[in-house]
Amino acid sequence: MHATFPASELKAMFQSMLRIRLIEEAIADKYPADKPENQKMRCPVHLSIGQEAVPVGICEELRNDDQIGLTHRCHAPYLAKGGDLRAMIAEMYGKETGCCGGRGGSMHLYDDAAGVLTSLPIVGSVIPIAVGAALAMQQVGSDAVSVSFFGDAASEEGVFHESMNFAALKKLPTIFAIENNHYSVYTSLSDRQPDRPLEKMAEAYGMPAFHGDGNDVAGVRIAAREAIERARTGGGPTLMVFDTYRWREHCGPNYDNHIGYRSEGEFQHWKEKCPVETMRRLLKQEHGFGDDDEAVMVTVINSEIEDAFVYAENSPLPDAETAGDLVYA
Ligand SMILES: Cc1ncc(C[n+]2csc(CCOP(=O)(O)OP(=O)(O)O)c2C)c(N)n1
Repeated sequence: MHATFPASELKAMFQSMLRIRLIEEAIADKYPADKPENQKMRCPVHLSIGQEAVPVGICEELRNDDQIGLTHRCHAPYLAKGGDLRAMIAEMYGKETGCCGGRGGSMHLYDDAAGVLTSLPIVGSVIPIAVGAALAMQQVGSDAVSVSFFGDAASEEGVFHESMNFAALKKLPTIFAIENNHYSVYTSLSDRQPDRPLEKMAEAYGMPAFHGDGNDVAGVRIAAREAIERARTGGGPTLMVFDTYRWREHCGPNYDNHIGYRSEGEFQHWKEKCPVETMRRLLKQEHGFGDDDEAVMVTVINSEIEDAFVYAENSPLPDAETAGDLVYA
């Protein structure tokens, strides 16, 4: 399957996943309130560490004018689609230079220029927004597509089903991408839904579906390519389900395996499938990617991260007069 991509593309996917991983690790490092220099990011943070392959695999196949809609766990797809890093970190710092002028925080990332439509923390609520974007694309005769990224729990919301029905009925150019990390906060999928594959729900709407390994970035990308092509050419929507795992707590920078809702063994099982490590190994074993090559990549990424945090720190807070305005433009 990986033979489908030349080494340069595999490296690009690795670079994108590694960049997201290092950015989120930097957030996790700077977030805790136990260091005096911290306490600057006051919004909640929902990290995608461990889940990087799904947004990267899909976004590598999207054009700039394609649009994505996101949830509370939005950093990774925002970055994979080309969202501005400085504006993201500044938003987390509540600064005027953030993508929402510091009014939204980490769960409200958007970047018009990169096609990041919006990020919404009300579970399921972004799905009809992305479907609406697809309706607009269809009506203006564009061949752009939209993708909604969301978790397994969002498929329990009524609006998921309404959106699937409407998108199938109108053959809208949209993709429903479920990042199935198997938990809704502390409740496992098996305690919430009957025992059947999530993608089976597509059958009820006469919609094609795909189920795959969310740790295999190349596999995600190949599957996304087919669904995107179908959407672009009038073939309508696809439901895509990718199995993945969130390594850290639901919300925040810590590991929480000790609190009992999941086991250390289960965590280790998924950690061994790390999408970044898997691609690193492939590149090193089969594509002559050396430690030096990776060191150069890491240096470039780290300097970009450093720049973004310095930018956020040095940016002004919103003006007191307008800080409470509901609409930021
Ligand atoms: C309508 C709604 N119900 C409940 C919540 C509280 N809540 C926030 S995140 C979350 C879990 C969402 O799980 P999932 O959609 O699978 O995404 P994940 O966090 O696993 O990425 C819940 C229940 C909410 N934000 N919105």
